[in-house]
Amino acid sequence: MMRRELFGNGALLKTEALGRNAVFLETVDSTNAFAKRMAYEGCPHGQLVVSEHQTAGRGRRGRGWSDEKEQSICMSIVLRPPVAAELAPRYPIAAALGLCDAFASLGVAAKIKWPNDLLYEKKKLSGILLEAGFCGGACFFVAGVGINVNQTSFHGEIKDTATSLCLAAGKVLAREAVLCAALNAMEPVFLLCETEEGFESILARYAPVSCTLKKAVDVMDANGVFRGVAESLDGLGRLMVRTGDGALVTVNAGDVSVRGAKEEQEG
Ligand code: BT5
Repeated sequence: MMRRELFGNGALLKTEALGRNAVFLETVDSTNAFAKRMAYEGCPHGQLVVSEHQTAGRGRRGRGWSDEKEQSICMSIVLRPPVAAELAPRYPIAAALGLCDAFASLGVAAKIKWPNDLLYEKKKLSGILLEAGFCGGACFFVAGVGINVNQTSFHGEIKDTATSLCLAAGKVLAREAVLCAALNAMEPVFLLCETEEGFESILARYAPVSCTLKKAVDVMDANGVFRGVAESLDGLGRLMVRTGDGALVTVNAGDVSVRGAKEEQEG
């Protein structure tokens, strides 16, 4: 079980709001579902929900997220920023950058596969699920983060595609330290999402750690697959893909999957 006293005594957690109110659970269906319920009941900005295990962990678009009890981090953070709901797509980009910073501080140089996968040597370390809701006339976001921390092997469909911080760093890590490093690093990046200049600075930092930008990509949407080159991210964090006929197509994270094109597989 995560040692809550280590987390809460201020030695590790340096945030203003993120994680200052926290619920630690043994088991839950999904921390995102739990945090959403808390958001509708009026919990404060920065509310954290952490669980040792999820029975119905969610990925994007109906996919699942699996964890190994007491070896991973499954957490959700309720955000109530003073922004319009339309800015929601910025937040998974920000979360990914914050996690990348946190992992770097733990000695793991991760890359971000747009929009929300943290990879180490092309294997997935962490995933982000951003959900939005409305309550009391204002929007809120729930940023769900799954991190593989101390797993040393994976099974089933993720057997060959997943990795952990432990495997990447070559040592077991204290999950409290990983959790606090993630919250400490994400908080300032979330704040930057509130202004145009702030988000521009996120994009400038995102580009060097992206393994999608400037690469050939296959984009799968409702109409099938098209190929292009991932040129940049726009002011909402959407992927701008240049197709073979020169058109620039805006790709929304919620609608499509992007994978490295076959001849240049990246993650
Ligand atoms: C994600 O979706 O990567 C978002 C994952 C978010 C999980 C957190 S945990 C706390 C919070 N509560 C929740 O219920 N969810 C959030 P997506 O990009 O759709 O990727 C999902 C895919 O990742 C799956 O279909 C698997 O292929 C793969 N996958 C599942 N579990 C994994 C793991 N532990 N490590 C690596 N890959 C995994």
